Amino acid sequence: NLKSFPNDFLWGAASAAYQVEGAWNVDGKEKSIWDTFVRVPGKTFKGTNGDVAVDHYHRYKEDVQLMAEMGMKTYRFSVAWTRIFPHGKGEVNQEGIDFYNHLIDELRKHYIEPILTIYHWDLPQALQDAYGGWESKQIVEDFQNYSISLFKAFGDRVKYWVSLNEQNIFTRLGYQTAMHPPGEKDDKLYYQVNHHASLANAAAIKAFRKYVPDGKIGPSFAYSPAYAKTSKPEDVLAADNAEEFTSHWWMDVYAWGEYPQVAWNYLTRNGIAPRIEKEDLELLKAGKPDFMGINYYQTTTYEKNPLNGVTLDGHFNTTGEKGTMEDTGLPGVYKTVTNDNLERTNWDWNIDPQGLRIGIRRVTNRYQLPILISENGLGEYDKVEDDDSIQDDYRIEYIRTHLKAIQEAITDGAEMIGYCVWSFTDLLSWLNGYQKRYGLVYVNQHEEGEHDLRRIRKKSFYWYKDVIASNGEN
Ligand code: BGP
Repeated sequence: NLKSFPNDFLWGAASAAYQVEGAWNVDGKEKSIWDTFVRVPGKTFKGTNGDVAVDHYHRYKEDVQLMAEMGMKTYRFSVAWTRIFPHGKGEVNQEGIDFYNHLIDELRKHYIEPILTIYHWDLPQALQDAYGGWESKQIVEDFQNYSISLFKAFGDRVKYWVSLNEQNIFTRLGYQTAMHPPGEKDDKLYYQVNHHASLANAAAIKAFRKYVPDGKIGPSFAYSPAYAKTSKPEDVLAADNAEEFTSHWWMDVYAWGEYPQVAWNYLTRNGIAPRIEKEDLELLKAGKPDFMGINYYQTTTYEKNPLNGVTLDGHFNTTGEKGTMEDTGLPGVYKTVTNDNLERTNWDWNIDPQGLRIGIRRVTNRYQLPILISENGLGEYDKVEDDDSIQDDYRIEYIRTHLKAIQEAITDGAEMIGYCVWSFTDLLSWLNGYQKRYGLVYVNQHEEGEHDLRRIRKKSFYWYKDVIASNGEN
């Protein structure tokens, strides 16, 4: 017998500013590093950008109306830093504050609890230009000040806050694989950038206690639980290494203010450990979260990687041609491999609901924190039928099985706050354009050809509505 979802479970869906808002240069907004990056030829699928995205900036009322119709209890969105501080710091841009005030009012009017993400990757270009953004410790103060402005403006009406979205992804892709801005490949810098981001995260949380004493805050971490390919001890060790290097490196710091030992010693031996000052460790311990936000899409399976083995340079499938993803790894530490026991999407992401249960159990056992599933969903091609319907049974199946896994984890003893489907409407996938769709609501937006941004409810929209109405018993 499975335990029920808690009565106050937050059923919701999520988005991020750059991926939905559009209006990239409207009402005082200046460029973020993504506005710059998408203009570099060859960086995104068919050169797609978020200039218009799905125009949520102008259509938020229509979107919130759809959320209300669905009975959504929560909506997770992010604030574009460059709307609040067009140049990263200085004078607050009131028009930016106004937009989010209107959005929050609209949500509240429909009893939808806002979850506000402070940072979902759109760093002000001005800060990148001034001092390298996350590369300088100056970012800690600027991020804290930006966060405080949001706490002051919205803290009375927003209870749930996400500090950094997927620090592990924006730093890895920005500084290890050069797939995201600023497009660097520098291991030492990568670890230094991460240290600054962890400090900024802690500094924001520390300030939060003062400005929003009754609120709840935590990071959203992209957790891909590690499996060993075989029971050969060297593969098990590789999976252990991966868990340490791809997960504990961040989550230990968030939860405990400490770096994990094995990885720390490895980095020190290799001369790439971050520079840390004594007061840094105090700050990390002073900014602990109320919950762990987990973005879960898939597990990763590992085997031993020899010293002359694969690096992180392997090709990543951003085109939707199944079977084009290559293995990657850290030589001498771990190597990713395809898990033949699992189905894969057209973008070569495996589908593994049990992995979510396993992940929740690991996080619960290690950190004893409540968990918010801040993202989970399926990116696939969708087709609009002649009768204007979208029969996305594959998405329903994906979400249904993952919700079952959450219920099993609750039965195991995990404390779960809520669940946000990625995503509410279709939106811009950073590198994969508009064809890789995640929404419960279809948006007629494409790389090329006719696109009137019309919203269409998918079959999954109606299905999720029933799930919410029955508190997950559907
Ligand atoms: C997460 C991000 C989201 C979203 C999602 C899907 O890493 O937080 O912003 O994009 O992944 O990824 P993708 O768009 O690459 O399929």
